[in-house]
Amino acid sequence: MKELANFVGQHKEIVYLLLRRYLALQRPFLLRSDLVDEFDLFCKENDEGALLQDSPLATIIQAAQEAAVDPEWIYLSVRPRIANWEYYRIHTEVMQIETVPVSQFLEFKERLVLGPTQPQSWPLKIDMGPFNREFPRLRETRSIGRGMDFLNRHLSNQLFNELETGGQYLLSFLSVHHCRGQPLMLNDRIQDVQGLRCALRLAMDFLGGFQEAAEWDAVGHKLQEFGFERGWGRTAARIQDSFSLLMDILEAPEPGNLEHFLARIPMIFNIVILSPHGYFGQGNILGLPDTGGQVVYILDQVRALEKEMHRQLKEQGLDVAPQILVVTRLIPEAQGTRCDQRLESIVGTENAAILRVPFRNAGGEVLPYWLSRFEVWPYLERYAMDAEREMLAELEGSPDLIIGNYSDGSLVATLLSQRLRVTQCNIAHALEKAKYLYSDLYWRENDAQYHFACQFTGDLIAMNSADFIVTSTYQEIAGNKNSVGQYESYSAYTLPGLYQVIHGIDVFDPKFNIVSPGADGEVYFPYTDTKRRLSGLRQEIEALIWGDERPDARGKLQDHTKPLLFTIARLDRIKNITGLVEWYGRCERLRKLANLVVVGGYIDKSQSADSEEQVQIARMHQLIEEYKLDSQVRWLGVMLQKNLAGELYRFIADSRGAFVQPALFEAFGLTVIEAMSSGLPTFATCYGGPLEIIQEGVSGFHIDPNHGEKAADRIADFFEHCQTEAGYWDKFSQGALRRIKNHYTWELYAERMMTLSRIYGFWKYVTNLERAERRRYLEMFYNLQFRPLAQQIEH
Ligand code: UDP
Ligand code: LCN
Repeated sequence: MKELANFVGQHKEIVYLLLRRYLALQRPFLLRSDLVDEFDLFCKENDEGALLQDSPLATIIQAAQEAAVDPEWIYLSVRPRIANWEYYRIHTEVMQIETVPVSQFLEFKERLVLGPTQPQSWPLKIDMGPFNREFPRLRETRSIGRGMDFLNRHLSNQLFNELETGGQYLLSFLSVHHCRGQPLMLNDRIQDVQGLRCALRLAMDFLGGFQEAAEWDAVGHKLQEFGFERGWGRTAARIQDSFSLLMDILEAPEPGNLEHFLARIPMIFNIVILSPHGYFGQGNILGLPDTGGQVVYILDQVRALEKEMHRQLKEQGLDVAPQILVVTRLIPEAQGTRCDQRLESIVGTENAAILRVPFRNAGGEVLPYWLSRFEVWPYLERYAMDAEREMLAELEGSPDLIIGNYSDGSLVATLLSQRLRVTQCNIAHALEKAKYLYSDLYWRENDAQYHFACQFTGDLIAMNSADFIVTSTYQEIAGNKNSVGQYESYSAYTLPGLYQVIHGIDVFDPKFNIVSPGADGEVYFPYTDTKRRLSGLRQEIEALIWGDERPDARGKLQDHTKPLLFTIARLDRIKNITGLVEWYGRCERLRKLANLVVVGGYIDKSQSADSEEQVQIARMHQLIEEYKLDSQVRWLGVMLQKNLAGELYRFIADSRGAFVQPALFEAFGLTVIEAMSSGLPTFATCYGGPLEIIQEGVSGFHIDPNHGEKAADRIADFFEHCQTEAGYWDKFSQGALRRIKNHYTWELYAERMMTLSRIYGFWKYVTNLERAERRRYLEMFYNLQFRPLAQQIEH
């Protein structure tokens, strides 16, 4: 800071000119790109530019995320490292620079938005910081998202002390498990840790006399006499292994053995997964408003979790069928879908189902029609109560884990977990705050359409209530060097005129864990796996791609020898499909090298109920005409059934084609995973999840959607290279497959998820992770802030 102040003091004139340049933009808020671009231009045009470029001021500008500007002061929020923030202000006349606390920065922004006539003398300040003071927190940015490892390391010490002083918590934790009325793990013959040690020794000796494969029926009777119940393992070998893990822990708890041991304890039999908004179902729903990757993710997740729970319970010697319920909204006006049915079994599972509970209004009447995810807030509290009753009846008891999806599901999960005292996990999929520019600052202006104030309030409550949060990528939590993470964007912000968040969420909190999803291996598998290929669909696919124009397709591809460049997405603005068509249209080279196949939206605008989509459809037609693309682009306005989509990816791979995901921002990007799982070389946006999924130049390529020309050139280079270098295409196809196999599969996901559930459940039980002070504060926030905001939305 001193160095910076000195520099500014000594070079007042040049700094003054730079600040004038920012002022001349006449905008109250400048983004990182504005600040950097103007700075670079200024340095180029100015004689003293070189001096400035190497200065401490340049370092600050390069790391700045935002500037708030009025004629007198410029305030800067600076992020020198991932998730580390500093705030500065500089006087535009006196050239004095100083650091300021975050609240001052936020107040300044409020003044710019509200204007000087509406001073907020005593704004409500939300500060979660003090509640976390005593709590362990990660230090290194590289550890963000590995909360469980950290927590285990940190709390093993605490467990050690606990064992020294009697070990009652551990003991009562092991005695608490039941499954449908049957006691598990320990019975009341074991009363203290000393007794447990003794029983373990006896049991180990006893088991030594049996075949490794001996089962509970042979050894259980005696083990029960020692104080043990079912749940330690199916075979004598497994039981012995579990016993010896526990003996090691009793001797000296250490994170590795603790994780292994806890991962075995049968404590999760029933899971409730909440996804209230939108149409949630299995047939005919993809493509309806708000039903995208989240639905795909949850259905695949359920199948994977059930399989893993089965496997683990069996291994632990229990013959019980786990139960998973996806709780969503029942929509009486279901538009030909099954969303008006109360219960629907999930295909590919033994015992999982979708349970639908309707929204009711204040008068208790069922809401018959669909509501966008931005409108659901006033219904959630009543929904939580109704859903609780229904799910308890369905499960015949409480769930062992509640997973909330997206903002609405996580808020309902919060209400239910607190009432039922069940471990809560949140999965965001996408946080709107990062998607919409200035959605916090100008919340009032957008309130009629989006109700962001309500959503962000709910988000903050749910994030702080969750026992653990699962994200698909690191970026989702803490972004990267240049861009802010989705969760990180909740660390400090203001909703002018409503409240100010000083410490909202801390991304160094050990509750964050990265567990990436995969793609359904039954549907998305390598194009080379010829035995599993659905050859019966080939004709249908050929007609889709090469066929004549028809009401649901535009364009007729002329040259069938060229490889196919493919994309599939809902036609949201942010998916930027029209951007891709424009880049393609403008790049002669690419047009010569490959045909473009687009799946998404409708050809006929009147079929879409979504205004954003209608605009995109009109733009698609306009671009196809403007660039005369009808013989090089095939646009399919169809919702592909899953198997057909899977085979289509492979068909594209047969043509030695490639996949493009050109979104302006993509939280994760399941289509990227699907394409790579099929062995397609993939080009995907550098904004969001795909940056992490793909390793540049190894398992695919990143493209910058803001530099379309360059992106199109990059793709053209690739196809050219494929023509000249044998094996070039295969290199990227194999790179993609390898990446998916090692990092993005549902098997890996399910195993990790089950371990997390047990470990956070354990720590919640044996420590005071469930901190009452924080809960009360959040309850107050919910009652005094969330409720009135939600009530204002009532229809
Ligand atoms: N999808 C589909 N047909 C379409 C568009 C999308 O089946 O016309 C599927 C796609 O295969 C993927 C999901 O919908 O499984 C979209 O998920 P993604 O994470 O890519 O984006 P989201 O829609 O969630 O933003
Ligand atoms: C929502 C999104 O926007 C996508 O980026 C994700 O892939 C999807 O949910 C599944 O998590």
